[in-house]
Amino acid sequence: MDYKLIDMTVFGDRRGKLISLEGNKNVPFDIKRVYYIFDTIPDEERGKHAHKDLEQIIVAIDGACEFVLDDGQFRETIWLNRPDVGLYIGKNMWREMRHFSYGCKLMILASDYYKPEEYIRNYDEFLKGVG
Ligand code: T46
Repeated sequence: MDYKLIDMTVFGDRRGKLISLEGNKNVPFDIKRVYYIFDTIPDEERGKHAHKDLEQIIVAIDGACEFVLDDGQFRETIWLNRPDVGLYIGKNMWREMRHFSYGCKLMILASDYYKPEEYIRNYDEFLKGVG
């Protein structure tokens, strides 16, 4: 399973907390794109795809949601609920996101620009690709 949870260094003092993310340092790739997801709906699922050639780090900046990760052989579920933990997802990993808390906000760092052609949105096609 090509995923891991990364504990990030928190710089905190009486004013609050700060986390810095830097490409090829505490983020294991060159960051080419940042996007964020907000106004999520608890009953709606997102994701349901894999990427042929994309690495990402996902941070639940606020709130929480569940990630289902699948490499074609194993399926694991992760509860992402801390702004100081990043979920790294490598290439060829099927992901589904669900059970968003109210007000959940996800920030995602990606290793490449948005390329719709490198998404695999069909689960059978995904299984053929990793089989
Ligand atoms: C992922 C999970 C965690 C763009 O135009 N540019 C972008 O960079 C992205 C990410 C999306 N879009 C458009 C494409 C769709 O019309 O935004 C719309 C929603 O995207 P999507 O349905 O792919 O969103 P999610 O939440 O299902 O998946 C997203 C990412 O696409 C995906 O890479 O790993 O978040």
